[in-house]
Order: sequence, then C-alpha cells, then structure tokens
Amino acid sequence: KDVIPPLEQLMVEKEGYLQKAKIADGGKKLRKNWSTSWIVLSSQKLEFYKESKQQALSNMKTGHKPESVDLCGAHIEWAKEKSSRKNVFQITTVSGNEFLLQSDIDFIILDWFHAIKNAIDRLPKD
Ligand code: I3S
Repeated sequence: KDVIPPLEQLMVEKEGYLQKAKIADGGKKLRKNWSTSWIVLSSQKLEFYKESKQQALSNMKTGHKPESVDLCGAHIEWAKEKSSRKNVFQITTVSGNEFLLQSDIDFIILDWFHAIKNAIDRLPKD
C-alpha cells in the first residue's frame, strides 16, 4: 500500500545535475569515481539519482530508491585539496558518508553550496 510521506519531505528546494563522487561510506574511504548525478534537495535530505531525471522518475514508479543523504548534523565545506577539479565542495554526514560535488560553472556550484548550507543550518544539529 502507499505510504504518504510528510509534506516537508515533498518540498523540493532545488534540483539539477552535478558531478558527484562518494569518497567515504560509514567512515571507510572509497576510491573516488566521478559521475553525473541528478540531485534533489529537500528540507532534510539530498537525493542522488544515477540516471537522468526522466529515468529516475520512471524508476521511482517501480520502487527503485535513490541514494539518500540525511542533512541533519551534516557538514559542508569547500574542498580544494580533495581534487584537481575546480569548484569542489564536500558534504560529510553524521554516519560518516563523504561526498564531493562539482560543477565547472561557478554560479551553479555557488547556488548549490548556499542552498545545501542553508538547509543544514535550518536543521537541528542532533
Ligand atoms: O584524488 P585522486 O585519487 O587523484 O582522484 C582521481 C581518481 O579518482 C581517478 O580515478 P582512478 O583512481 O581510477 O585513476 C579519477 O579519474 C580522477 O578524476 C580523480 O581525480 P580528480 O582530481 O578528478 O578528482
């Protein structure tokens, strides 16, 4: 049966394509592997879809779940030293997952940085 999610979780604040690399899972370092991801920010979480938005929407109907990042207590910071690419920032979750996000286009990455930072700052820290 259908579960109706709380209204807050339905409120998409921003969505779009960025380059993404997950570099740690539960504190364990991963080999960096950049790929394009469709990213959806709502008030409490970020979702990463491996596919295009269109593909992601059709996968959703079949119960396919994207990778979801809990923003409660998360940290965001610019991460110049973590990549040779320009415009890279890192999100670190309470659970010890680390993601790098990147765009070559300055205003796109700045918009994302501030949108995610604002979402984190509005949430309780624990
Ligand atoms: O921090 P690293 O290890 O230099 O990151 C590079 C590697 O992930 C590399 O893959 P291989 O480990 O398969 O060679 C990627 O192709 C590069 O893009 C990574 O460096 P940048 O500077 O692009 O984040």
